[in-house]
Amino acid sequence: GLLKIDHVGIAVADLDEALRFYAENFGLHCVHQETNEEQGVREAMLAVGDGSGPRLQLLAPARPDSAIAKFIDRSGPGLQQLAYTVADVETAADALRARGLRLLYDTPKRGTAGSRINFVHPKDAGGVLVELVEPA
Ligand code: V0V
Repeated sequence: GLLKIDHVGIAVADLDEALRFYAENFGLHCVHQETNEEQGVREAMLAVGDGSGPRLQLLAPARPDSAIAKFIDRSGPGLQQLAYTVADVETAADALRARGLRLLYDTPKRGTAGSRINFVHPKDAGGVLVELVEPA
């Protein structure tokens, strides 16, 4: 099952500009940053409060044909995904598939900090792109 909210993902056009915006206006700071070539994304994780709760993930396109670039072209910057922590991403994905929900990948892909991830198609989850995250 779902253990907790892992992070909320926000699509941004420019990662450095967004990091400045969140630091100056909300006092939120980056605790991890990486480029995920497979996902075509530059991403940063921001801690909220003492950092024990869900994180904010800023997602900027690393290439024009990426999922984030397409999202921004269609919808503009804003909330793009809701991610849940799971103990085992394959077990969680199988349980959802068995209920008829479409998972985007047949096998998990690599996410932030060596996590394993998969997604439920937003059309099968009430208009929300749901990510499953098994932390490293
Ligand atoms: C598209 N749609 C969304 C959506 N993206 N609805 C809610 N939230 C989103 N993020 C809607 C869109 O408005 C269309 O609705 C419909 O879905 C289009 O579906 P499609 O043609 O099948 O798909 P695409 O080409 O628009 O792509 C959407 C998906 C794509 C979700 C399939 O974005 C994808 O593969 N996402 C998974 C990978 C990803 O997001 N990577 C970046 C984060 P209408 O107009 O038909 O009603 S990487 C990450 O999170 C990492 C590394 C991490 O957390 O560790």
